[in-house]
Amino acid sequence: MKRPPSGSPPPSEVTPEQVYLRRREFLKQAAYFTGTVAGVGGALQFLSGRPIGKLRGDAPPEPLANGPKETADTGEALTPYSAVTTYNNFYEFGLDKGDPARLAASLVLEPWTVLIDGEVRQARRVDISTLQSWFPPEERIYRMRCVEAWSMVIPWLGFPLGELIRRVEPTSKAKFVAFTTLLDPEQLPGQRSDVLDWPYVEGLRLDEALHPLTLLATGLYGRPLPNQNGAPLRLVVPWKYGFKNIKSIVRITLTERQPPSTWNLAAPGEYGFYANVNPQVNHPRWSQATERRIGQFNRRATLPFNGYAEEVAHLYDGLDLRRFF
Ligand SMILES: Nc1nc2c(c(=O)[nH]1)N[C@H]1C(S)=C(S)[C@@H](COP(=O)(O)O)O[C@H]1N2
Ligand SMILES: [Mo]
Repeated sequence: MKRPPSGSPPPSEVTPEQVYLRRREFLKQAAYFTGTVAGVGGALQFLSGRPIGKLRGDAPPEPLANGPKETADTGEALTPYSAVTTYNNFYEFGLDKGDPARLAASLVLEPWTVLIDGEVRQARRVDISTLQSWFPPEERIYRMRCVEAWSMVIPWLGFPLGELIRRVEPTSKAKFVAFTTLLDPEQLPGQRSDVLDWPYVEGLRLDEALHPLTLLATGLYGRPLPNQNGAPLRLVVPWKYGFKNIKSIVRITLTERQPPSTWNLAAPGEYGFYANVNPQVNHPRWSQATERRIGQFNRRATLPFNGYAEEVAHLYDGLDLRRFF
């Protein structure tokens, strides 16, 4: 996206993580401060008040060699890499936020193929490297708002889902897109419990899926997606509650009818199919008016469509968002 989304907070919230993401501008600044690129460490220290090595405890490594494009940005402090990769919801690996980081390492990512089928001109099965060769990764910094009323700001790598959909040529019957997570209780021990119906499934309306903000993520913080974040391929729809962002996808099916979605099946009165972030529609058991930004102290107001109203509100013109929550 060329423009920052509406509702961006002031630049005073910029942090060292963001400096990391702004590496190109930053290199220019570093040269300005010190006159040499060798002064990068010193300039980072100057900006952050901390030595460069301490910028993040388990700092992510250098960005991908071929440099992802930087696009949408929230203008907010990034959630530290350590929090993004240790505070997770991935019920296939357990219900505690720390379970996925402990248990997901064993997930076998190769070989991994994604079946794209249904209402398309030609169904096909593609592997991740093929997808990445078709669509080079872009960097997108998005807010992620969990329905549990916490949020993060995450620098994803990925490509617009719409580009993939256009490539497989939907038929005129295609109205929705259904997604399926890997089903393999051997590898995903949570699937041996009946806490949810497995496999995890999700869906979008076709126009939502084609929206340029909708991403298929293959990485974060400039490196491949950690397993606990849904490797090798997960959905990111930043204006919807986090549970729409289905992880470890093996199948994408274009459909004529609205597909089922796991949390809606589990508790239809609590989790809708649309699941647009909406501070005016509370969860039956808690308010959605505010949220806790992981790593920050004060609660903040939750924004309509998670701050992306300018880009996406028109998709829902004429739809009663209280009924279709
Ligand atoms: N397959 C699968 N996808 C999933 C989940 C899950 O349990 N299983 N949890 C969802 C929820 S509730 C959230 S908030 C996000 C969390 O993504 P993160 O752990 O990368 O922050 O993943 C979503 N995708
Ligand atoms: Mo969530």
